[in-house]
Amino acid sequence: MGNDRLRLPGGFLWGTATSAHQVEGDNHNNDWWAFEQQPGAIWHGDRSGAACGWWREAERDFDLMRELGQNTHRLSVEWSRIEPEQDAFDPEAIARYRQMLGGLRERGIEPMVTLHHFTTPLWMARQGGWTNPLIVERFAKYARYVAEELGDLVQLWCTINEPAVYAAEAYLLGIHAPGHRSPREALAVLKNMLRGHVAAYRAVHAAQLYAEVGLVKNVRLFDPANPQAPGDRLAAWLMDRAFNEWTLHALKTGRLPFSVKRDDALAHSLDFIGLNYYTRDMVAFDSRQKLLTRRFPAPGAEVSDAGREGAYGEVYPEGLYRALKKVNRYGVPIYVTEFGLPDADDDQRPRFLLTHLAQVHRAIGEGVPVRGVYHWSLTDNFEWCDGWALRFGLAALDPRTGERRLRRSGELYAAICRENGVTPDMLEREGLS
Ligand code: IFM
Repeated sequence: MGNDRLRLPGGFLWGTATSAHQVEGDNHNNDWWAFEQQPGAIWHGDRSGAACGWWREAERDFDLMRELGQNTHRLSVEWSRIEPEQDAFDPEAIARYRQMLGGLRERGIEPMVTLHHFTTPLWMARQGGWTNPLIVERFAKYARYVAEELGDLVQLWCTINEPAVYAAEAYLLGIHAPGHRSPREALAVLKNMLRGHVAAYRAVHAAQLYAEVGLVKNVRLFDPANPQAPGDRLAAWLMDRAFNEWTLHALKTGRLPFSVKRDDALAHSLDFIGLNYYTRDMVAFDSRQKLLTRRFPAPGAEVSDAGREGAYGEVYPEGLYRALKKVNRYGVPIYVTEFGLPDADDDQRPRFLLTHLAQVHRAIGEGVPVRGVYHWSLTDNFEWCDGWALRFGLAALDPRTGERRLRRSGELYAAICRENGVTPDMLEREGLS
């Protein structure tokens, strides 16, 4: 990577990202808690349980963020706490979130708040959750309430986290709550989430005119296993269409998937885009498979720790650059709202940080307006259907005792945040110069 110092622009945001259900603990009023009780739903029979104890004591991790030189944090608020029953809002939940957001600000940490990160209140889940079009106005009502109550503490809002991941994992593959396997439902969910995004975008702006509101898109790259084989090329293209472009195209053109009608509000619903990037897949056409495709890491490539479904993914830094270029089509600022990898023994993460941040630097050098990055995550946390088996933290966490232990990568990320970039000796120490 050479001996140059990779300095990021002044005012760059450096932080970590979390979500309510994965860190707060005892979120028993949403569909995920119910899903976790089903035998076999979570790897090794794990549960979110007390998670990272944030509902009682997020502040000790806020102290850790400050110690590590972070100046921003992306967290989510839990709809089922704020509106435990339809149309009944809980002032105590809001008071706790005010305390948390105030606590971040006191420590010099700019909060970014996500309104929906995979969990849905039980009362809404019982009415069909995101398959029910009525969710759009209910979500907007909740978003408006939250923005009215918390808007003085929050400038950066994300409406929905990873709509395509949610639709695929919860309604197509059946591995996330509520565990359905229906292509028809998955498509309806994706569309309702995009409508929900627009409605929430407007609701937040109605409460807070100068808020910055975006959607979080997980971009996964799909490359043909054999670029000469038309079947592989077509399979990779189709995966990219369904997973990435249905959402990105809709936000650009205002046309929902399979719809010719243009919705102007949809085409103008981004003040920024949040990019989550993890990995890419090589894709081969395979008539023996259900979806006629096989996906796997590039032969010989480095892969991260494996989850229940096999390898989590290839470690592919250039993919972050490619993903940034892909989402740069809107002409709005970009935040890398998540990047990270499961790596329990932390033997890959230090290099991972440097090689991925070099790609952010490269994209910025070519004019891509990246304003900040959020590492997933601060500490290990409840990793959905993989339970506690996949470890994404800069700090290791023992969920039984709550004990935290900073990993080597945590120290390195702190140095990067303080230097506002990557220095030659960091590269040298990781054998990258
Ligand atoms: O833990 C998840 C997060 O909730 C959404 N994006 C991917 C992360 C790692 O799998």
